[in-house]
Amino acid sequence: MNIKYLLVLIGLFFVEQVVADVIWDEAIDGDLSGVRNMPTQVVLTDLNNTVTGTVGGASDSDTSDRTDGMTFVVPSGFALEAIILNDYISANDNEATRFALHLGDTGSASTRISNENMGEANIGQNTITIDTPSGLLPSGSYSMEIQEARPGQFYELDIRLTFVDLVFKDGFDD
Ligand SMILES: [Ca+2]
Ligand SMILES: [Ca+2]
Repeated sequence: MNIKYLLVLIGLFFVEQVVADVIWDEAIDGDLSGVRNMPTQVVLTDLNNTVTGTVGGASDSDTSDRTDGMTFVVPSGFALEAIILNDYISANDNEATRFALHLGDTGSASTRISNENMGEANIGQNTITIDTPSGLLPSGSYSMEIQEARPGQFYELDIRLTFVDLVFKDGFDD
């Protein structure tokens, strides 16, 4: 198939999905990985991709869920625009949780590109700092690490993609 035609088809697929897709809900899909170099793979299926979960464990002595790690691929023809904190419900007087973004799929500290602490005061804001001239992050693999020591914090994230113009880019031909 002509690659340009394929990209147009992919684009139409994404445009038609006007409602955000829930790509991971811990209540249904299970706890996101707490193993730093083995984050859970989630698949982006829309321009808006929702992830919901809780982090911090069930009690102060419960260290089983102090990290939620996920990795995802931004497909060719798209860029990462933001990861919005759609919702956050604090428990146990907690004010903020750490949201870190890494290049690649392993969550290695050496590849960290953004590191923010956010809570209820930051609902609706971008959890990542994008330090590029375009304000976008290119296609490729990323991983997000959510870290919390206080029990029972609820979060909902929206991983937002946008189109980039690959079809008319120099050197991109069929
Ligand atoms: Ca969790
Ligand atoms: Ca976890």
